[in-house]
Amino acid sequence: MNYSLRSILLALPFLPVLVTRGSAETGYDAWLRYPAIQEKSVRDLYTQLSPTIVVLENSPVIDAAQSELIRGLRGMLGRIPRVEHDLVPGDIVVLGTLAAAQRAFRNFSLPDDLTADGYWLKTTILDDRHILLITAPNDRGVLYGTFALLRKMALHQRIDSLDEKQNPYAPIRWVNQWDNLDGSIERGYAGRSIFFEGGNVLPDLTRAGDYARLLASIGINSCTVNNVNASPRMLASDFLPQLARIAAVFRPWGVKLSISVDFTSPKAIGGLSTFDPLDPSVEKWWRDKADEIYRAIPDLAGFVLKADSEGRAGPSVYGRTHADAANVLARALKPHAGIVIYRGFVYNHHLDWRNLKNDRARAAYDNFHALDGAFDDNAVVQIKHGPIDFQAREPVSPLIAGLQKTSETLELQITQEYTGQQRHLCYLVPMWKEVLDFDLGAQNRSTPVKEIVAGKTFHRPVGGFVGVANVGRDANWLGYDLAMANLYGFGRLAWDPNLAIRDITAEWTRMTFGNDAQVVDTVMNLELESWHVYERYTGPLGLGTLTDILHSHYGPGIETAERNGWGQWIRADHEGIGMDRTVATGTGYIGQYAERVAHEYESLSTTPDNLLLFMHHVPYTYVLHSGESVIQYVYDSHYAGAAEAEKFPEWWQTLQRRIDDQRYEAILKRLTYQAGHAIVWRDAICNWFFRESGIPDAQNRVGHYPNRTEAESMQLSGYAVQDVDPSEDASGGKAIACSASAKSCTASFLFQGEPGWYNLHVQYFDLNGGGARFQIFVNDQQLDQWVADLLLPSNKINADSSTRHTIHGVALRPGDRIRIEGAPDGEDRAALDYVEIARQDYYSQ
Ligand code: GCV
Repeated sequence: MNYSLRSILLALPFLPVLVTRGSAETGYDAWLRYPAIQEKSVRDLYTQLSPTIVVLENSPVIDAAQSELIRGLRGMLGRIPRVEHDLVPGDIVVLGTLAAAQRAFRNFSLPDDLTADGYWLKTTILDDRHILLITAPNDRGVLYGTFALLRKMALHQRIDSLDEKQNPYAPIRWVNQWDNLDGSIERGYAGRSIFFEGGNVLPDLTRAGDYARLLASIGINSCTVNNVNASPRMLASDFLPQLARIAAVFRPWGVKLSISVDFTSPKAIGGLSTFDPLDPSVEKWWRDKADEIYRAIPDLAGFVLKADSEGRAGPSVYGRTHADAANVLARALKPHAGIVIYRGFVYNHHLDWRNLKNDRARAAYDNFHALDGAFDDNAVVQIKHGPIDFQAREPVSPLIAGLQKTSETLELQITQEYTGQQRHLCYLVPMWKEVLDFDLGAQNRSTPVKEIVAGKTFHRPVGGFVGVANVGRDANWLGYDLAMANLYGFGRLAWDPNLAIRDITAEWTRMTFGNDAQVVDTVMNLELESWHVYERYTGPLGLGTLTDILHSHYGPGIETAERNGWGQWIRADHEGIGMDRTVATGTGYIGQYAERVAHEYESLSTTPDNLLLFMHHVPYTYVLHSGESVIQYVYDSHYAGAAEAEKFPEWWQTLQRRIDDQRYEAILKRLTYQAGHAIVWRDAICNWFFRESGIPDAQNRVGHYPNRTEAESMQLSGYAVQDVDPSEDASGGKAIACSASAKSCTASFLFQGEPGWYNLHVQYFDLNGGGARFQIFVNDQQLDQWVADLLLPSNKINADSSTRHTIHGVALRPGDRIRIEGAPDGEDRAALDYVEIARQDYYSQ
């Protein structure tokens, strides 16, 4: 052995668990990676595992459980157990329903307190042999038990002494996809649909099946495959065979197909002259249509209906109620054991903003409360968790406790429409947990949201949780590996909302990235900090995300909230800000809550700071419980949030070579982008508040950027200065862009600081209509070049497209000329905002 090899081998036990350089993972396997267990001590935990799996019965779902078990054991232990169908001698792992287990082990006492989809993992000694039993009341439970066993192994837990019974918290554990038949996805940030393209179901549904497997592993039992803004074609007779193909790839995973329907269908595709829910011909049409669908898809879970909302026609066309509309569908589905989920997201988007009593937040309650008790038992009202629309912070919807004789589902949004669109890390499990645990105090008793929606509080026959997922064709499903924690967390909370945030996060992290302690700690810290950080640099004190609500829902767009019919008003003027929703002087929204909660929100002194401006209108000088004024809090929280986001890429860099290169680099790129965009948010919000209130930042940061050189003040060739609208979207309200005819433009300036090492931050605009190229030089030396090829939701120079590129560690001397060359491409005019030159801190790059 040569010396160097020997020294490497001797050193091996002391090396951290490093992943081989060059290794790559696409993220496709998400948390179901089943990597080989390397540590002997951990492998030893599983040496007793029997080499024989006895599968007591066959069905597509049990077959999937069997193959998943083999896949997992093969991956983690490098072993392929034998499959038997009889009780062969020796130790065995047994898969089968309770009924089959009872037939196989006549004298063995099986539990009688498992509900549908629940499972029992039990190790025992029977007739002198070790048995590991995975059993359940139904096939799906057996599959869930199998995933649970594999999860324990992936987490390196013992499985030699198991007696674990699990029942799902609620029967409805669905995801909604907002996929359109043309292949696009509304509010989807991860590529095109895995179900549809060009008006048809995709010929290859491999990904749809793999998605169902991921969903099954977290206990999801139905997936609604198309947009709630539904196309009538979904119900066309010639389309049903195509939908049946999706149902077929879902079926082995116990995931039932459900579909969104268009309420006008009887007229739009049925040839009727009406879609009035009380018209007998319409009623018959829905009944016949349901019968036809169930002939093609016998296990369809049901329909989802968005009606009378955002331009969708509904029962109001005929003066009918939401209950009339829901019930006509519910009755058609009832003989087939299907349900209709009727969306409570009904509001008038042409509200008169001049009327201070108008309030969109009131809409869900105002529309549905009076109908409580009018819905059939298999009609369920689906309620978004907040009264507006998935903002970075909202109070819990009062409608949840406002319906006591109606079944409900809670709608949560996994796809990050208002929370950074998967370009920003924003882990929503902590937010959802706050919602689920929130005590609405109905009937003067403790009534947490989770118990109400699950049907426990008011003894409803069905209920549960729906997550809007919107996975797409990107290899890693949601476009961002770290965003997959939201999909995982949603499923785990839907299964058991009492699970602890840290436990869910640790499970996902360890299954996604491995068990290396440093990786686990770092990823968990990132995830767990991220929502608060996002909230700090976006919408403060319950104002909502403060994003552009009229277009992208992405970057800052404060005034888009005001003076239009959408009703996301923040009621800002030069004196103060916030919606007065009190009963005493405001819109009365607070009166929709039960007494205890209403009492808390009605008073300024008891409203929590983080919902202050949702509930009250106050002057900028109003002093919070924290002791800060509203205005100073806005400044401080935005500076703090952006500074925290800036740390994220630094934390991540400590993991280099501890996870595979492909995911490491992709995540680093997103975290770096986020850190830059958090500054765009910070500056836009702080400058807007400064302009509006006229009150300066006590720390003198807002409006003062001593290290910045504005592009409009540089020496320009080919570039022209333009105003940016709204002005807070660009530093100084202006940007420069190449003129339409220019092939290449330059902007330059002289560095006048002290000699030293610097980081150069170039703030530019990455428009999605092309890929402009940038080069940066110091004197004649090229420092860097890059292409503006991020797919951001804007082809305008604004805060959506504003992007930061940093060149670290540049030696500068006074008099150096810094020059940027931009080469436009298509609609992307190589626009620039400013260059910021900051002294380099060696310890944080
Ligand atoms: C599917 C918000 C979103 C819409 C979405 C709607 C809904 O308004 O921006 O894209 O439409 O909610 O939940 O129905």
